[in-house]
Amino acid sequence: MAYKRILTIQDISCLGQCSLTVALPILSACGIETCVLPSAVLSTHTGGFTGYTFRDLTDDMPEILLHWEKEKLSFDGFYTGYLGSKTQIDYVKKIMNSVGNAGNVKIVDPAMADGGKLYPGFDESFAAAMGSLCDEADIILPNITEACLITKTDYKEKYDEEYIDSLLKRLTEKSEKTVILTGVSFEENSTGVMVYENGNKKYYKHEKISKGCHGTGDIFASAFAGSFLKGKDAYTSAVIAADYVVDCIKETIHDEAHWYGAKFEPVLGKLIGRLA
Ligand code: PXL
Repeated sequence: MAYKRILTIQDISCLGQCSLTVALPILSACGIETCVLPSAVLSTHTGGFTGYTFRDLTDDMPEILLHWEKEKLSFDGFYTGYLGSKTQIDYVKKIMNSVGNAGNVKIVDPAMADGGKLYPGFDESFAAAMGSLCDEADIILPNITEACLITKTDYKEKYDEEYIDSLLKRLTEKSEKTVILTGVSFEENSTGVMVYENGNKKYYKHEKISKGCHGTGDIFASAFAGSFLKGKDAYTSAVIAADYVVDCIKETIHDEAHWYGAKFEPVLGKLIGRLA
């Protein structure tokens, strides 16, 4: 298996076990050279903390790209997560279109919403811009809230397979892409991932742990990207990532003080074992 180089673009939340502080260790542990482009630096993530700092790094992005172009540096894959502004989304498109190796894969996690709501600081026009980034991707990993925002569909807490089918159809209307729809649950005690590729869908159902954890979307996307770049197909990568997230939540739920993220580090060995 070739040694691959990925670029991941998302924020650094100094404390909070999300975005880059999750993506970098997970991708590295998967055996992939992981380059990072921090979109912003926050003292913590925005999901439950108040008074966090936010240093926007948008202005650094074009200069960083210029330098990479001068040095003729390039990447086998891109994986984007939380982005701070529409301008950043435009820069990300430029980066993905100019420093990719032949056959590179573009993975976009439109990390912007959950539970029917946008994260603080985002609005519908940002969601539309994120949708346009998704249309330039090979693989997207939205949850149901994000899929609804991108496709302008009413969000439902309870739904049937027909509703999921219509989301998948709308998500692939403007461009051919693989969709990994997360948090798809048709019954109370289970949840799962719907993988939609070349018009075919395959569902992976797994245990639903009543208490979710913050940052599990980022853990899922990072493990998926790592597995996919290691040569597993999209469905297998989704299964490996979903099982890893369950392990991370089990590691965390009994610790009340650890409400802000999931303890992904103690079970990294299990993830690596699946990739051997
Ligand atoms: O986990 C997604 C995420 C990433 N980065 C920041 C966030 C969030 C979700 O709340 O606030 C800064």
